[in-house]
Amino acid sequence: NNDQNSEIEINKIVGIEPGSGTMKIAQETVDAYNLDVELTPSSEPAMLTELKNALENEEPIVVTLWQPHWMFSEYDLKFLEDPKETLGASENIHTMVRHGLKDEKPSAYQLLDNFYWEVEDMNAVMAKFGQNDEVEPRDAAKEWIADNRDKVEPWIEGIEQVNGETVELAYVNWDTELSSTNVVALVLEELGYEVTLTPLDMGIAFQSLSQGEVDGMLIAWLPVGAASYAEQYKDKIVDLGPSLEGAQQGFVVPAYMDIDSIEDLPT
Ligand code: PBE
Repeated sequence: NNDQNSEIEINKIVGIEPGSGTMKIAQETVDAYNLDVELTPSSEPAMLTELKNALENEEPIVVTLWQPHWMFSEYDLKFLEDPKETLGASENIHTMVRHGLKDEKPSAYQLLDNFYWEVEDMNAVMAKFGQNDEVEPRDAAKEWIADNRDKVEPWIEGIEQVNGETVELAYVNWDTELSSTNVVALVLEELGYEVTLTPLDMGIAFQSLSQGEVDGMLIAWLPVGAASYAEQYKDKIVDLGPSLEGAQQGFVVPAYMDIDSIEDLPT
């Protein structure tokens, strides 16, 4: 390897959970740019630990990361440019429910359909628990709801209360999804539901929803991140559209690194 980028000491990209949308598009990106790097599977917490260690020592590192994410307010990080847009340009997070939910649990369906918030809202919830192990996501969500009744009221306006019916939401154990899912769960509880939150791998969550084993989920980043799953299950689940617009996935590096584009990585 004697191209102009060979001096960059990067031979791997630190990824997250195998089977995530992120890992699928990250591998497609490695292939599309013909990168001579290994995409290593990990988990969001382990990836963040590795990133923090590199930042402390001012070492080079490339990770898969996304916005909204609280890491960007704690550290000076940058997205590498992605001229082929294989990691997506601007992503929306879609709410999906099982077929039949609208008729069987209309109040839950209506709330899930109405739920919509902004990048700054998700960031505000995440910031409360992301860097603080002593704060549970549910408590962070509770606090945000109490402070933002003006945003929550329009979601529930006109929806009929229920009495102890159950709702089960699948989620993946990522801080973004913990934020949205806990907020929605608490509002469903306000409507009178007993809510179960079930952590699953992304592929299993899609499968469970398609089989009607769970009622809904808030985990699908589209049009790019979760595209392969959304395509696979498109006839078997109901897509209610975005709950959040303007998210972004990418390859992210510390700002002190002297590269700006995925094309600057070793090939
Ligand atoms: N993520 C976090 C997920 C969604 C949110 C970007 C890692 C994924 O699509 O894989």
